[in-house]
Order: sequence, then structure tokens, then C-alpha cells
Amino acid sequence: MRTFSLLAIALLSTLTASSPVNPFPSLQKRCTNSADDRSCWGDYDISTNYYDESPDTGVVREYWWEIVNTTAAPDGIERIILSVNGSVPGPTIIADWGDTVVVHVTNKLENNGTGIHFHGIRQNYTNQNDGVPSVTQCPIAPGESYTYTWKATQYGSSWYHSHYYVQAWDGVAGGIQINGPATADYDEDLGVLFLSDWMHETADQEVILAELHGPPTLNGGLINGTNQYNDTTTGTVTGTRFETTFVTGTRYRIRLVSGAADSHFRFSIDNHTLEVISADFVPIVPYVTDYVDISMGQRYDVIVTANNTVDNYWMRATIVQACSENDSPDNVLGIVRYNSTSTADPTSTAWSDALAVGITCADEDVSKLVPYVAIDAAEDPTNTTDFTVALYQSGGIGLWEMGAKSFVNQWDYPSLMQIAQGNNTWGISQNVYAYPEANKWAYMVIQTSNQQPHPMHMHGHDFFILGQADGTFDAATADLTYTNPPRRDVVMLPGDGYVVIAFYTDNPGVWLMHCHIAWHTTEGLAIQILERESEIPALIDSSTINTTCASWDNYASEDDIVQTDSGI
Ligand SMILES: *[C@@H]1O[C@H](CO)[C@@H](O)[C@H](O)[C@H]1NC(C)=O
Ligand SMILES: *[C@@H]1O[C@H](CO)[C@@H](O)[C@H](O)[C@H]1NC(C)=O
Ligand SMILES: *[C@@H]1O[C@H](CO)[C@@H](O)[C@H](O)[C@H]1NC(C)=O
Ligand SMILES: *[C@@H]1O[C@H](CO)[C@@H](O)[C@H](O)[C@H]1NC(C)=O
Ligand SMILES: *[C@@H]1O[C@H](CO)[C@@H](O)[C@H](O)[C@H]1NC(C)=O
Ligand SMILES: *[C@@H]1O[C@H](CO)[C@@H](O)[C@H](O)[C@H]1NC(C)=O
Ligand SMILES: *[C@@H]1O[C@H](CO)[C@@H](O)[C@H](O)[C@H]1NC(C)=O
Ligand SMILES: *[C@@H]1O[C@H](CO)[C@@H](O)[C@H](O)[C@H]1NC(C)=O
Ligand SMILES: *[C@@H]1O[C@H](CO)[C@@H](O)[C@H](O)[C@H]1NC(C)=O
Ligand SMILES: *[C@@H]1O[C@H](CO)[C@@H](O)[C@H](O)[C@H]1NC(C)=O
Ligand SMILES: *[C@@H]1O[C@H](CO)[C@@H](O)[C@H](O)[C@H]1NC(C)=O
Ligand SMILES: *[C@@H]1O[C@H](CO)[C@@H](O)[C@H](O)[C@H]1NC(C)=O
Ligand SMILES: [Cu+2]
Repeated sequence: MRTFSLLAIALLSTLTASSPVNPFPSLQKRCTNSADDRSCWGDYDISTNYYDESPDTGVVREYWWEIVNTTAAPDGIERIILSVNGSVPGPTIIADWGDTVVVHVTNKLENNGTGIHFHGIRQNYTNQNDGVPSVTQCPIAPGESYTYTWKATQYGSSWYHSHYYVQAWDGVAGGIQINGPATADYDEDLGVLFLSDWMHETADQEVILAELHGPPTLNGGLINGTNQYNDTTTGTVTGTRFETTFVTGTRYRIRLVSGAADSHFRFSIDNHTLEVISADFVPIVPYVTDYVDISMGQRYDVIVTANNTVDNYWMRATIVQACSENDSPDNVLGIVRYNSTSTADPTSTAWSDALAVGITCADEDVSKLVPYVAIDAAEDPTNTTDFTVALYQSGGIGLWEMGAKSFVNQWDYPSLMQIAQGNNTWGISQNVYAYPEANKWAYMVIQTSNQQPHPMHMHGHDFFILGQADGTFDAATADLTYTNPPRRDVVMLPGDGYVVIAFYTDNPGVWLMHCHIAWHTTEGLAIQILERESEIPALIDSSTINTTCASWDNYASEDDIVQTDSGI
């Protein structure tokens, strides 16, 4: 396996060998990325296998962020938000493939710890920068700072978010854009378009309702941090829509990122098709569609050609009601204008099916998500673990489990500290699954007999989706694909169904795997993958773990902080 693109190697060596004018072959750019050749990227290109190699630009992109408690009215209704530097979404991280990203985070909150996770980022041998309080660090105490450093070995679109309690859904989240090659050409990159659901109470109020009564009804959604809200009891419409202007003939790349707490979106633009070029961080063979279904934590990069009549068109992030309650599911709208001086609302009609009536919350069909760099998964089921996702009640609170137990890890004793101390006594609720050997395949069969679908996210890896279906998994009859299956970092576990995924043990660390529904993360739907434990101590800076934890312990004891959730 790991079939590195032989074509690219061959091409490169041919070019460098037959290039007498350049005395520095390693500096020779094979080609220049341009609107009409997005497949190339200097000495690398779209066929480079980025699990094996990535450029080394030497460029460092450095950010200084403050996590602050403020108020905002993204849909015209003011409420408390917690955020990076006061905006929702926070500042976008923009880097090139092969750059190093450094983020200095200062916790300016009064009453919460924090920690920033860079979703989908592989953190190749940099587990300690994964930003998960209770797993890779203690929470950053109020007044304290923490520096995250990682290399962009992948390219594409994603987001970062707090992994402390439900802070991400009070606003501590923002986009990540890593420039690199693409599987189709476009003229202009509009950047990350951040899709979120929204509530007028804070997420930490909503999560308590979720625990006691099940998922609460949310109030709407935002497109890149803004939208209108129509209070149907009073008829008052507040807020402003996201707008963008198209110039006829231009091909736009839009990086769709779902940062929703508990909503599955069907995204579309009236009268415009979407050419989908990547799923999460994985470039795919392009396909054209009227709409794309995007679940929590997922990303799709799409190219939209401005080839329609000069007019105004709705952009829709319809909330699919089959898996969550929302009082404005059809009102998550933005506007595409060809005429920038127009201020009228569009009168355009949705594509049939774009309003998502009567559909289930499902992923784009696996048959469409064909990775451009083809990699096969080995057919070797010796390391298969079976997981059953289930809901149960405990002390009047709903908890989810997928491992031995509903997940709980301690903020003040993160897994990496436990590993650094050589303490191999894992508690049952820590749901630790050990993969000690390097460069082996591991398989997971995740099954549920509950009707609720779950977007399952793995840290530290793209996994391979071998199977995804309704019903009960049966090894004898299941239709599993090992030949270039879809790879990504969030997959929807269908309600009353299963997924079979594989990953390759090429990244030592302790990696969380969890459901990305905000409430379910808090309610324990998670496990830890303990990968190549013997190699982890050499990779960690235990002095940073110790000082972060010492500050946290001080704060927690002075302020009587009691951890009531899963720790993630
Ligand atoms: C990941 O890290 C390992 C260890 O430092 C290194 O050998 C490998 O080249 C890295 N992979 C990529 C794609 O940069
Ligand atoms: C965020 O705020 C910090 C502190 O004020 C400032 O130094 C930094 O430039 C801001 N960053 C962005 C991206 O706005
Ligand atoms: C944010 O401010 C509000 C109002 O002052 C306060 O009640 C809340 O505890 C603060 N939240 C955090 C996380 O500091
Ligand atoms: C975080 O702050 C919110 C107020 O903004 C508060 O309700 C919540 O209890 C705090 N949670 C933790 C775990 O510190
Ligand atoms: C969305 O907002 C982010 C953060 O402000 C910004 O970087 C990005 O360009 C915006 N996206 C679009 C499509 O306007
Ligand atoms: C707001 O909702 C009311 C009641 O459903 C509806 O009559 C009205 O047209 C809506 N306003 C806008 C601007 O969509
Ligand atoms: C836009 O799409 C609608 C519904 O699909 C169709 O009826 C209409 O003719 C289209 N308009 C244009 C200008 O293409
Ligand atoms: C617009 O461009 C898309 C993508 O190239 C194409 O599928 C579609 O047919 C074009 N529509 C029109 C009205 O030309
Ligand atoms: C653009 O919109 C303005 C304001 O509605 C209008 O006066 C103008 O005629 C429009 N231009 C075109 C080319 O449609
Ligand atoms: C070892 O780890 C377990 C689980 O986190 C914990 O309960 C125990 O106290 C730890 N032992 C020591 C000696 O720290
Ligand atoms: C697979 O499982 C066996 C038995 O638990 C274990 O010995 C082996 O090391 C595992 N392989 C990997 C990749 O960790
Ligand atoms: C971190 O703390 C542990 C336990 O107190 C101690 O054994 C270790 O030496 C400390 N490491 C560093 C680098 O300070
Ligand atoms: Cu879930």
C-alpha cells in the first residue's frame, strides 16, 4: 500500500535531469499554479501522496489570539458569545501547504478554561498540539497562554474550535484555509464559508436542556457569521444576510465548512450547480451536483461558475429536520448577486430537493467521494474492534457510549500526562484502545440500533470508509470496499446502521475519536486511540504539560471548578 505517486516521481526526475540551465535542480519549480492549472504546486502536485511527503516551505504563519467573553448579535438578537478576538467566526488561519502554523492562545475568560483543536489537522508526530483538554493537555486557565505549533502536511479547508465543554458553539471557532493544488480549475478563491446553527441562549444553557430532555430546538443558523432572524411570533425580522457578488464567467471556489452544534445542512445555490473537488482534507475526482449534504465537522470544497442570468440568487444551507429541531430550518440563507448595486432579495427558486423535505441525515454517497490519489486499504481484519453506539439514562441525565462506557477523562490529569508518567492503569471510562504496533492496519465496526445518526470524527488521521449502510453489520454479507475507498475525518454513522472504517498506524499519539454533535461529545460519545504508546514519551514536552496543569489546578481549586462533563 502507500502507493506513492510514481508518475510524479518519474516526472520530477525527468525534469530535473533534463534541465541543464538550472544549477539548483531542487529549486526548479515544475510548474506554476494558475487559474488554468490548479493541479500543480511547484515541485509537488495534486497526485502527491501527502501522507508520505509534503513541501517544506520554511514559512511560519504566526497568530496571537485572545479568547474573550463579549456580546454579539450575528442574527440581530444580542446574546453573550465566547470567541476568538471577539468575532464569530474567529479569524481564518490561512497558510500554504508545507507551512508551519503557530498559534498563541491567551485565555481572557473569567469563568472557563479553554483549549483549541485544529480539526482534521493530522498533527504528524505532534500529538501535544491537538488541543484537547483532558487528552493532550490540561485546560488553559484564565489569564494563561498556550502555544500550538503544527505543520500543514495536508491542504484544503477546515476549522479550529475550542474542545473545552461546549465553548465552540458559543463562538470559539473559525476557519482554516490551506492553499494547495486542486482537482479542477477555478478563477477566484472566496475562502472558507463557515456554516453554523445558532441559538439565542448560550450553548452551556442548551447543553443542560440536552442532558435532561434531549436535543433542544435551536433558533436558526448563520452563513459565515451572519443571517436574518424572523421572529414569527412578532413578525420582527432582524440581522443581515451574507452576500457575495459574482462576475459573469468567473469560476469561484467556495470552501464549505460545517461548524454546527447539532444540524445537518443541505447546501445549494439556486440555478447554479456545484462542482465538488474535495471532501474534508481529501481531494476527490470532481463531481457536479445541485446540492451537497454536509454534516457537523465536515467540509466540501466546491466550484461555482457564474454563468446564469444577471440576477440575485439564494444560497441555502437548509437544516435537515430528520435529525435535529430548529425553528427556522429554511431560513439559513445568503445572497449571490451578479449586480452588486442591487439590494433586492432574490426571487429565485430552489433546485428540486434542495429544501430537503422528507430526507434522512446522510453523507454524500460514498460512490461519489473518490479520492484523487488512489490508495487501497489492505484486507486484513485481524485488528477489528466492534463498537456499539447507544444511549442510556444515568441519574436523570442522558449519556451516550461507544466503548466500554460513556467517556470521561479528567481535565486535571490528561492522558498525555498519564503516559508521560508511565501510568498504564487506564480507567474503564477512559475508553482506551491500544494500537501498539507501527504501520499496521486497524479496523473499526461501529454499529448502532438507535435511530439517531452520528457524525464520527477521528483525530490524527484520515480514515478509510470501507462500508456505510443501514441495518446490522454482518461480516459474511457486508459489502466492503478496499479499493480506493473514500478517506476523510468525519463520517456519518447512519441511524440503525453501521460504518466500517480503517486507519493506518502511522502517527504516534493519543487520539480522540468522537461524535461531533456538541451535546453527544459532552455526554460521552468518545474513545481514545492509544497509538504506538512506547514512542509517545519521546515526542512530548512534559514541562509544558506540567506548567499548564499546575496553573489549571490553582485556578480550579481557588474557584471550586467541578468537571461535570466528559472532559472533551
Ligand atoms: C511525519 O513525521 C515523520 C516523523 O518526523 C516524518 O518522518 C514524516 O516524513 C512526516 N510526514 C510528512 C507527510 O511530513
Ligand atoms: C487578535 O487579538 C490580538 C490581541 O489584541 C492581536 O494581537 C491580534 O493581531 C488579533 N488577531 C487577529 C487575527 O485579529
Ligand atoms: C461571561 O460573562 C457573563 C456575564 O458577565 C458571565 O456570567 C459568564 O460567567 C462569563 N463567562 C465566562 C466563560 O467567563
Ligand atoms: C463556562 O462558563 C459558562 C458561562 O459562560 C458557565 O455557565 C459554565 O458553567 C462554565 N463551565 C465550566 C465547565 O467552567
Ligand atoms: C468568512 O469569514 C471569514 C472570517 O472573517 C473570512 O476569512 C472569509 O473570507 C469569509 N468567507 C467568505 C466566503 O466571504
Ligand atoms: C416572517 O415570518 C412571517 C410569518 O411566517 C411571514 O409572514 C413573513 O413574510 C416573514 N418575513 C420575511 C421577511 O421573510
Ligand atoms: C432557475 O431554476 C428554476 C428552478 O429550477 C427554473 O424554473 C428557472 O427557469 C431557472 N432560472 C434561470 C434564469 O435559469
Ligand atoms: C454553468 O456551468 C456549469 C459548470 O460548468 C454547467 O454544468 C452548467 O450547465 C452551466 N449552466 C449554464 C446555464 O450555462
Ligand atoms: C443593477 O441594479 C441597479 C439597482 O437595482 C439597477 O438600477 C441596474 O439597472 C442594475 N444593472 C443591471 C445591469 O442589471
Ligand atoms: C493512573 O491513572 C489512573 C487513570 O487516570 C488514575 O486513576 C490513577 O490515579 C493514576 N495513578 C497514579 C499513581 O497517578
Ligand atoms: C492488533 O491486535 C493485537 C492483539 O490485540 C495486538 O497484539 C497488535 O499489536 C495489534 N496491532 C496493532 C496495529 O496495534
Ligand atoms: C512533570 O511532573 C512530573 C510529576 O510531578 C515529574 O516527575 C516530571 O519530572 C516533571 N517534568 C518536568 C519536565 O518538569
Ligand atoms: Cu452523536
